[in-house]
Amino acid sequence: MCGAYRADMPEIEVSTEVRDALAAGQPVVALESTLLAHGLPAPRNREFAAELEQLVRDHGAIPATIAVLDGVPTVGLDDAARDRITDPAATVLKLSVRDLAPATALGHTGATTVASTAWLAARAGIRVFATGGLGGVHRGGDEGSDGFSYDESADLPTLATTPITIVCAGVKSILDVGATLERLETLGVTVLGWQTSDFPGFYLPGTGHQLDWRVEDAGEVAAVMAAADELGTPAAVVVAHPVAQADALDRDLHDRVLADALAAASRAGLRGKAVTPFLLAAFHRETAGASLEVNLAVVRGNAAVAAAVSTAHAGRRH
Ligand code: PSU
Ligand code: MN
Repeated sequence: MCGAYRADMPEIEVSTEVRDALAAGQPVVALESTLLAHGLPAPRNREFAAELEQLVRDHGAIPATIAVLDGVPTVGLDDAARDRITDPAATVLKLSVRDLAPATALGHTGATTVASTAWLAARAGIRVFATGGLGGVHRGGDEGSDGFSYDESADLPTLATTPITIVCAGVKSILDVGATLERLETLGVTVLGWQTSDFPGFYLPGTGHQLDWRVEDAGEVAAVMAAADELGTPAAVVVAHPVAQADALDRDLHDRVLADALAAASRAGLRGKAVTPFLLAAFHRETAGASLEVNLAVVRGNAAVAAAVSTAHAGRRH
């Protein structure tokens, strides 16, 4: 046996504030911690973690940042826990769904991805989740030759069986966007464009990939959520919210650094869960921080939409 064995039953710890809000039918928005710990550079990640929670509050919902602390899956972090998750000197693992059991059993600390955040949030009874971009199908997935072939994020299959509404800005162009959309279709994940029919490209408002469904406001999303509940369809609802044109990355800069980031990843020969953080860091480096500002604007915008959706959904139930 390795690690410390815990005889007690591993449980999900839900903060008192989040528990009370859920019991009272108030809006709650789940927030992911991998984007903080492994997607954003320190020290910006620490202040941004606090800013994001305040933004959700300012929009009338209760924030619930999710992570695993010393083996305890925790929904709703206090200030000290948030600081710990964003501390570059701390050992903070990147935990997807398959990592939750070993991290819990062996007492580890880690940040949760879209997949594991969605899964824990749904278990806690939270209906709406805000993030930046989804994981997806990496480029070269059908070639079998380069460093990240057959790499498809566990975010996709997890969303197929997790009843949660997730507000994101699509997926980053470091991924194969078309293949990711095909997989979302296969997996039965509903994708709604927020005031657009063009699937957003994270740094850019659009990708040219057309969506079947477009919604105009939070009330329409809440109506889709209610219909999904009544029908019993098992998958997540993705709300694809594009970055504002004024906040987007310059398209020429984007195209230039994308090529460099992909080439650097290929040279580094990375595998598995190291690939996404490497590509994100390369993008921030190659744009001299411009992509970081876009990244923050994207997540802020998604958190605001998620708070509105959560509020509309809570309102339908009264
Ligand atoms: N996309 C981003 N920023 C991120 C991530 C994705 O634009 O920080 C993170 C999310 O936590 C997502 C994870 O769930 O990367 C996907 O990693 P992987 O490709 O290893 O599944
Ligand atoms: Mn992967």
